[in-house]
Amino acid sequence: MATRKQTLHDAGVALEPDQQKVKPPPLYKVLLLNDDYTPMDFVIVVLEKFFRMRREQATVVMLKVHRDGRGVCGVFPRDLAVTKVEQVNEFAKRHQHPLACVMEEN
Ligand code: TYC
Repeated sequence: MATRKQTLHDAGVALEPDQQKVKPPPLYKVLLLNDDYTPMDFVIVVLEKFFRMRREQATVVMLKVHRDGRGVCGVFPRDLAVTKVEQVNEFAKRHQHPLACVMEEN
């Protein structure tokens, strides 16, 4: 016997969003990697400028990267994550620091 959903489908009635089998878009972590040369103050500026962190939060994240080798700056949809990575790497290069920003699926 046809289900109500099937009958509605056959009649061309759109499903409610929560009935559609669409996955939410994947999110990506944007991370900073530690190095031995980029000044701590520069990393803090990057976190303030590109990730809208307050100085206190930026300092916590910078020190985590310094200690652990890497740390998360934020989680974003793919296009925004790509843009953040490009902007940070370009900014670091322009200031002649080896600071590296990368992304990975969350
Ligand atoms: N390790 C650097 C230093 O001692 C500081 C630093 C922190 C560099 C975080 C990069 O993503 C980084 N000056």
